[in-house]
Amino acid sequence: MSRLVVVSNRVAPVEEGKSQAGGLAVAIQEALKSRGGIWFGWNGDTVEQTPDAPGITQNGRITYATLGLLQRDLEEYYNGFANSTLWPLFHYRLDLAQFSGRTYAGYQRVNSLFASRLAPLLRADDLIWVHDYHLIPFAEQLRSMGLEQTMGFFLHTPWPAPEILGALPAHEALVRNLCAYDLLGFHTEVDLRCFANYIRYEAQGTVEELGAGQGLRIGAFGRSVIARAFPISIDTATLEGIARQAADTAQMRRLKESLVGRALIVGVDRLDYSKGLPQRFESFHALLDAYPANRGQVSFMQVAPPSRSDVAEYQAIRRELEALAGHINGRFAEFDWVPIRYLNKSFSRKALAGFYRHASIGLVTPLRDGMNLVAKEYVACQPPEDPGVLVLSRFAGAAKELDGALIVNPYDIRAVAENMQRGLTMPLQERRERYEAMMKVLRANDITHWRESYVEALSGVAGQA
Ligand code: GDG
Repeated sequence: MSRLVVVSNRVAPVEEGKSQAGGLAVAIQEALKSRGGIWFGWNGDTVEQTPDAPGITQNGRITYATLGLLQRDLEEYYNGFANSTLWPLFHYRLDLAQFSGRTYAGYQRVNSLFASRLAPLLRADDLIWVHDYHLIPFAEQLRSMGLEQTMGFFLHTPWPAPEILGALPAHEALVRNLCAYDLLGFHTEVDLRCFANYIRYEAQGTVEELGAGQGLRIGAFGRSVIARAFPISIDTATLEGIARQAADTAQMRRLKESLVGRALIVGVDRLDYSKGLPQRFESFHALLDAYPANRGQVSFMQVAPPSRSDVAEYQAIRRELEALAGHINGRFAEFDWVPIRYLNKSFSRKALAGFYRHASIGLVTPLRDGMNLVAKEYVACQPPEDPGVLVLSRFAGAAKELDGALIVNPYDIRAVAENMQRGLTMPLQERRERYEAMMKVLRANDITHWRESYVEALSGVAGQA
């Protein structure tokens, strides 16, 4: 069996038994463990001089190969083109996207650097699986060095409509870069369709349907590539177990005591402008306005660990949310009740599972999201006999699968408030039916299914070569 080589911006070695690790890191780890292979990428450090070779750590059948980056590289590649151009653009925020030749050059340079450092470690029959928008040019950089291995890419963000992508000066080069892969994975059929439309109408390429669930054969820029939707998921069974255990911890007892019987609404998101947090806070405000019986009776807890704090837009959204939470709490708080508990810090996976389980509503209202794993985690953590209700944005990839949720338009503040009210008052029977429908999906498509179907498709492509 050929080895798997995973490439991602950050490499996250998972220590056995550490419940902190996220589902994706564990999934990649498991895929590598079962075939043996390499996980290559940035180690999170900045260095004075770019190393000639990656640092190597061996753990069983997995080799971790990681590099530090120069401050300038990090600034241009990571904070710059990846997080100040592609991230806002892929989330339909043209107003926030910065277009700079300097950061684009840095992005290409770091991709070329990564490729040159990985190349000496590769074998001819390796399957290479590259993750996310930081590394779109990676395959083309390897190909320019004469490497012909089977290469797959998975995009964790949405893929935008051609009209949005077209705003990027380098849009054609970027899609040409993508076509150097053999397999392209997106979260949803919507992303896949947006990509196919670019190929048809902007790149004058060909798009052939391969049959149910098999994706598309794309012909463009002199290459033939398979593009397909692989909706990412969670480790459903493990999370169910963690949530059962989490129900009875000291932390959960403290939470329950602090709520004194009040209902809890929970949100968990990286502090990011794509997650629709200001609109969400406004919706909670609207709930208290429109349904005053909830005052003093419902608490909204938003966990929002800061992320990408070196990027100015992330500092701005943090200030905006602080002001909004202060405003809403100032208006409605009583001496014994605070409406919004706004927490700029992270919690263990087990603590989060307990929060989800105890919450009557999981509020997941991004303005755009590739998938959104929190929506899936919230459902998996519910007590089956008395489950809560998921209120989910139509703009999250997860909405395509979780139709047992109350699907909302996050821009429609009043409608989100009405759906929260509907969730808070929903009869048990309906809550159970919705929960069961969603769990059926989450049991069938869990993270193991996701990574196995991707790796199987990648091997399939390799078999045809
Ligand atoms: C990107 C795409 C796509 C959050 N706070 C804490 C914590 N988390 C965990 C959650 C969840 C993960 O982080 C976040 O995943 P999401 O999918 O919700 O969102 P992004 O971070 O934006 O992820 C997204 C995903 O990639 C996978 O492809 O679904 O669309 O944007 O697992 O639980 N985990 C811990 N403490 C926290 O405080 N331990």
